[in-house]
Amino acid sequence: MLLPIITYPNKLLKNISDDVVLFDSQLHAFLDNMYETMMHSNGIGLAAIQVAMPIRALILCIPDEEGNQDPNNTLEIINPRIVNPNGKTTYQEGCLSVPGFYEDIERYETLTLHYHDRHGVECSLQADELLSIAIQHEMDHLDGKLFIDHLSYSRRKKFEKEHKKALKEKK
Ligand code: QAP
Ligand code: CO
Repeated sequence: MLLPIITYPNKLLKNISDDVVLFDSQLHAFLDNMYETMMHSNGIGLAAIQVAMPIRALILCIPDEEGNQDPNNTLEIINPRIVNPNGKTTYQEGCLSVPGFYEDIERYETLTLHYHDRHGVECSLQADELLSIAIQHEMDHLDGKLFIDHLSYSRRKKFEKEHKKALKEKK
Protein backbone atom coordinates (compact mmCIF):
# COMPACT_ATOMS: atom_id res chain seq x y z
CA MET A 1 0.00 0.00 0.00
CA LEU A 2 1.34 3.42 -0.97
CA LEU A 3 1.48 5.96 1.86
CA PRO A 4 1.31 9.75 1.33
CA ILE A 5 4.69 11.45 1.94
CA ILE A 6 4.43 14.67 3.91
CA THR A 7 6.53 17.58 2.73
CA TYR A 8 8.09 20.77 4.09
CA PRO A 9 6.76 22.89 5.81
CA ASN A 10 4.42 20.30 7.40
CA LYS A 11 5.01 20.65 11.18
CA LEU A 12 4.77 16.88 11.70
CA LEU A 13 8.30 16.68 10.29
CA LYS A 14 9.48 18.46 13.46
CA ASN A 15 8.16 15.65 15.70
CA ILE A 16 10.63 13.73 17.82
CA SER A 17 9.76 10.10 17.10
CA ASP A 18 9.24 7.48 19.84
CA ASP A 19 11.11 4.21 20.27
CA VAL A 20 9.48 1.15 18.77
CA VAL A 21 8.43 -1.27 21.51
CA LEU A 22 6.31 -3.83 19.63
CA PHE A 23 7.98 -5.76 16.80
CA ASP A 24 4.68 -7.24 15.62
CA SER A 25 2.93 -7.96 12.31
CA GLN A 26 1.53 -4.41 12.29
CA LEU A 27 5.11 -3.04 12.30
CA HIS A 28 6.07 -5.48 9.52
CA ALA A 29 3.14 -4.39 7.34
CA PHE A 30 4.06 -0.76 7.95
CA LEU A 31 7.72 -1.37 6.96
CA ASP A 32 6.53 -3.13 3.78
CA ASN A 33 4.38 -0.08 2.97
CA MET A 34 7.32 2.25 3.62
CA TYR A 35 9.44 0.24 1.17
CA GLU A 36 6.75 0.35 -1.53
CA THR A 37 6.32 4.10 -0.99
CA MET A 38 10.07 4.81 -1.13
CA MET A 39 10.58 2.80 -4.32
CA HIS A 40 7.53 4.37 -5.98
CA SER A 41 9.01 7.84 -5.30
CA ASN A 42 12.55 6.95 -6.46
CA GLY A 43 14.01 7.35 -2.98
CA ILE A 44 17.01 5.68 -1.37
CA GLY A 45 15.93 6.35 2.20
CA LEU A 46 12.73 7.04 4.13
CA ALA A 47 12.01 7.67 7.81
CA ALA A 48 8.63 6.76 9.35
CA ILE A 49 7.78 10.37 10.21
CA GLN A 50 7.89 11.20 6.46
CA VAL A 51 4.70 9.14 6.18
CA ALA A 52 3.32 10.77 9.35
CA MET A 53 4.20 7.90 11.73
CA PRO A 54 6.28 9.20 14.68
CA ILE A 55 8.26 6.01 15.42
CA ARG A 56 12.05 5.50 15.34
CA ALA A 57 12.10 3.41 12.17
CA LEU A 58 13.78 4.06 8.83
CA ILE A 59 14.55 2.13 5.69
CA LEU A 60 17.41 2.44 3.23
CA CYS A 61 18.14 0.91 -0.16
CA ILE A 62 21.51 2.22 -1.34
CA PRO A 63 22.10 1.93 -5.10
CA ASP A 64 25.24 0.30 -6.58
CA GLU A 65 27.72 2.12 -8.88
CA GLU A 66 25.30 1.77 -11.81
CA GLY A 67 22.51 3.31 -9.77
CA ASN A 68 20.60 0.04 -9.42
CA GLN A 69 18.77 -0.66 -6.16
CA ASP A 70 18.75 -4.33 -5.13
CA PRO A 71 15.71 -5.09 -2.92
CA ASN A 72 17.93 -7.62 -1.08
CA ASN A 73 20.13 -4.72 0.04
CA THR A 74 17.27 -3.04 1.88
CA LEU A 75 18.04 -2.17 5.48
CA GLU A 76 15.24 -1.81 8.03
CA ILE A 77 16.66 0.14 10.96
CA ILE A 78 14.75 0.50 14.21
CA ASN A 79 15.73 2.43 17.37
CA PRO A 80 19.19 3.24 15.94
CA ARG A 81 22.16 4.61 17.88
CA ILE A 82 25.40 5.92 16.32
CA VAL A 83 28.68 5.08 18.04
CA ASN A 84 32.22 6.11 17.03
CA PRO A 85 31.45 8.68 14.33
CA ASN A 86 34.68 9.61 12.51
CA GLY A 87 35.90 12.07 9.87
CA LYS A 88 33.98 14.56 7.77
CA THR A 89 32.51 14.32 4.27
CA THR A 90 30.24 16.50 2.13
CA TYR A 91 27.50 15.29 -0.21
CA GLN A 92 24.77 16.97 -2.22
CA GLU A 93 21.69 15.76 -0.36
CA GLY A 94 18.02 15.76 -1.25
CA CYS A 95 14.93 14.54 0.58
CA LEU A 96 11.54 13.14 -0.47
CA SER A 97 10.00 15.64 1.98
CA VAL A 98 11.83 18.57 0.32
CA PRO A 99 11.34 17.64 -3.35
CA GLY A 100 13.40 19.41 -5.99
CA PHE A 101 15.96 20.97 -3.65
CA TYR A 102 19.53 19.74 -3.19
CA GLU A 103 22.40 21.18 -1.16
CA ASP A 104 25.85 20.19 0.07
CA ILE A 105 25.69 18.97 3.66
CA GLU A 106 28.60 17.96 5.90
CA ARG A 107 28.32 14.63 7.72
CA TYR A 108 30.56 12.15 9.52
CA GLU A 109 32.46 10.00 7.05
CA THR A 110 32.21 6.69 8.91
CA LEU A 111 30.23 5.36 11.86
CA THR A 112 29.13 2.26 13.68
CA LEU A 113 25.39 1.79 14.05
CA HIS A 114 23.59 -0.21 16.70
CA TYR A 115 19.93 -0.90 15.88
CA HIS A 116 17.15 -3.46 15.92
CA ASP A 117 15.75 -5.31 12.91
CA ARG A 118 12.00 -5.86 12.29
CA HIS A 119 12.00 -8.80 14.71
CA GLY A 120 13.61 -6.80 17.50
CA VAL A 121 16.95 -8.58 17.08
CA GLU A 122 19.93 -6.40 18.05
CA CYS A 123 22.19 -5.69 15.08
CA SER A 124 25.18 -3.50 14.28
CA LEU A 125 26.90 -2.40 11.11
CA GLN A 126 29.86 -0.35 9.94
CA ALA A 127 28.98 2.39 7.46
CA ASP A 128 30.97 4.62 5.13
CA GLU A 129 30.31 6.57 1.92
CA LEU A 130 26.66 6.95 0.88
CA LEU A 131 25.34 4.50 3.50
CA SER A 132 26.90 6.53 6.33
CA ILE A 133 25.49 9.79 4.92
CA ALA A 134 22.03 8.28 4.40
CA ILE A 135 21.93 6.89 7.95
CA GLN A 136 22.73 10.34 9.39
CA HIS A 137 20.16 12.03 7.10
CA GLU A 138 17.40 9.57 8.09
CA MET A 139 18.30 9.63 11.80
CA ASP A 140 17.92 13.42 11.75
CA HIS A 141 14.26 12.83 10.75
CA LEU A 142 13.76 10.80 13.96
CA ASP A 143 14.73 13.92 15.91
CA GLY A 144 12.56 16.29 13.86
CA LYS A 145 15.41 17.61 11.77
CA LEU A 146 15.65 18.13 7.99
CA PHE A 147 18.83 18.49 5.93
CA ILE A 148 17.93 22.14 5.27
CA ASP A 149 18.24 22.75 9.04
CA HIS A 150 22.02 22.28 8.57
CA LEU A 151 22.31 25.14 6.05
CA SER A 152 24.07 28.43 6.78
CA TYR A 153 21.86 31.52 7.17
CA SER A 154 22.44 32.63 3.57
CA ARG A 155 21.90 29.14 2.07
CA ARG A 156 18.72 28.77 4.14
CA LYS A 157 17.47 32.11 2.78
CA LYS A 158 18.21 30.84 -0.75
CA PHE A 159 16.16 27.72 0.02
CA GLU A 160 13.20 29.70 1.42
CA LYS A 161 13.18 31.87 -1.70
CA GLU A 162 13.28 28.89 -4.06
CA HIS A 163 10.61 27.12 -2.00
CA LYS A 164 8.23 30.10 -2.22
CA LYS A 165 8.81 30.29 -5.96
CA ALA A 166 8.15 26.56 -6.40
CA LEU A 167 4.88 26.84 -4.41
CA LYS A 168 3.68 29.69 -6.63
CA GLU A 169 4.51 27.77 -9.80
CA LYS A 170 2.53 24.76 -8.56
CA LYS A 171 -0.68 26.82 -8.13
C1 QAP B 1 18.15 10.77 1.87
O1 QAP B 1 16.85 10.95 -0.04
C2 QAP B 1 19.55 10.94 1.36
O2 QAP B 1 14.04 15.95 -4.44
C3 QAP B 1 17.25 10.03 0.92
O3 QAP B 1 12.50 15.14 -6.50
C4 QAP B 1 19.87 11.98 0.50
O4 QAP B 1 15.80 9.40 -1.22
C5 QAP B 1 20.52 10.08 1.75
C6 QAP B 1 14.28 12.34 -3.98
C7 QAP B 1 21.18 12.13 0.06
C8 QAP B 1 21.81 10.24 1.31
C9 QAP B 1 22.14 11.25 0.45
C10 QAP B 1 14.45 13.69 -3.78
C11 QAP B 1 13.49 11.91 -5.02
C12 QAP B 1 14.86 11.34 -3.10
C13 QAP B 1 13.86 14.62 -4.64
C14 QAP B 1 16.08 10.55 -1.09
C15 QAP B 1 13.06 14.18 -5.68
C16 QAP B 1 12.89 12.83 -5.88
C17 QAP B 1 15.61 11.61 -1.99
CO1 CO C 1 14.88 13.08 4.18
